[in-house]
Amino acid sequence: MPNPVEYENFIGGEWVRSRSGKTFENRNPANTDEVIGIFQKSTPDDVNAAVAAAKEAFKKWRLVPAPKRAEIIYRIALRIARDKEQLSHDMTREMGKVLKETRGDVQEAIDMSFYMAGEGRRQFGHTTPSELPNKFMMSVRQPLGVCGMITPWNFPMAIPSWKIMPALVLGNTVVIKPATDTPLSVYNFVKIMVEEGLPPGVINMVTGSGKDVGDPLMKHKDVSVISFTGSTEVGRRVSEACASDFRHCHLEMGGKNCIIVMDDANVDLAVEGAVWGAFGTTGQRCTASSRLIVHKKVLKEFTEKLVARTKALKVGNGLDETVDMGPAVNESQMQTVLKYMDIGKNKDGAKLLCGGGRLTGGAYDKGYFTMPTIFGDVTPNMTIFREEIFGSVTSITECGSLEEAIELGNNTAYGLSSSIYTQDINKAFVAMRDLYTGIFYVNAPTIGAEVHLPFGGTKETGNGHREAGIAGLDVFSEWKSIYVEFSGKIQKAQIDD
Ligand code: UN1
Repeated sequence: MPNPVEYENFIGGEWVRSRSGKTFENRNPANTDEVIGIFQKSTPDDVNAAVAAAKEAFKKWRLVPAPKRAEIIYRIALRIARDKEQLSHDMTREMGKVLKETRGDVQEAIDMSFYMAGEGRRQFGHTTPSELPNKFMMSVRQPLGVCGMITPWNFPMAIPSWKIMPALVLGNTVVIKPATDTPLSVYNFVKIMVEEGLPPGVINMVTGSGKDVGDPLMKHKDVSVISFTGSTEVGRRVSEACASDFRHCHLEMGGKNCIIVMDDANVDLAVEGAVWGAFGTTGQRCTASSRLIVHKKVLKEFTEKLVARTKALKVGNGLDETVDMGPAVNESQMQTVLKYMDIGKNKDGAKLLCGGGRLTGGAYDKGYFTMPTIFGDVTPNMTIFREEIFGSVTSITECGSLEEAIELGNNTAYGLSSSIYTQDINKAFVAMRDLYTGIFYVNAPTIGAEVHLPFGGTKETGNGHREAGIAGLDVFSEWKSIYVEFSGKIQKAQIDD
């Protein structure tokens, strides 16, 4: 094997080593013999330098006309599109999901970049009549300053793009800490931004652990907003770190999403949706279809077809185009998934319908491969019904009516995504209204969000913000309401007639 490449941090327009002098390895989860690269094990000092650079760059970047900022973003989009294949291969090698899905991930970054380039000439505010004569009123968006971003490994380019592109087009500057499992995809993204002309200090990247990079970033007084995607546990810490000095935070956390399959559903379609929703990205999505709530009249047919379809899935290295599902992202994620398989079998007492363990033998021994797993007879008191697993496990729960299905669907601490399969428009609209989630699908699984609608969830999934869509602009800007007098005299609102 050739010596792996060492990748540096990007701070103030320069590629630099960490002040710690230490590095960490990034390995391929489908073949742990393969080192993807060596990355900087950064320290709070590196974070301070990156925030200082972003703070300095903000002074100028905020004054660049938004359409000019957007032109750079547009060029970045074109360049990602040009390099899509290479970027997708790098992503599959560093985090395992199959090529057709990493191509989708990169495509989502392209989509978001084009979409936000368009916002260079929008960012609309309001004008509205005043209650007083000869007075003008309007509202405009203003940038916040330095945006800290802590991003996950499951969508290594898409999710950074949801945060970076709106932040930049609005005139903010960025310090991003990529997940330790996927620094290469963010490195590739940052490199493109720089090569396409983003000025020094506008984007900064610091790699390393949550403790040494994430914590100082979220606590830094010069970071005006933290946008975080990850676990509910860490999200709570971000929220607390920002609360005492009222810095903004946007949190996108766990999910326990359900597909409801009604008795009038097209069962074959629902089975295809469940396979895609549950096992796409090896189930490592916050939107994964981890609960299947199925009407008793179609339960047998749905279950048999789903199990047969799932058993036929080919698990392996995502670079092989014939593979349907890649490995878990790392050893600890695999152990978590295996733990939940064990809980399902032994503590919850659910019925194991297929899968239920690690895949071993041959090439499997070099990676973190888990079986696509389905549990039946799952009830709401069980751990596997309640807790987010983030892996190749889904569960089937029986229901007898739409009302019961909705009640089961809402019976979770999370509120990201939900869906219904039905041919009955009335049932679809009732479910659409009554499932308390941020995203809802009809006759499609719980995954598949597009960049121009808001993404995020209710309850313990989020803190009321959304990314993507126009709502995504709100995280990275504040409203300024402006009143302009041209009466030449003092006029008193609410007092003068
Ligand atoms: C996630 O579930 O972690 O909606 C993100 C989707 C993708 C993004 C998913 N566009 O399936």
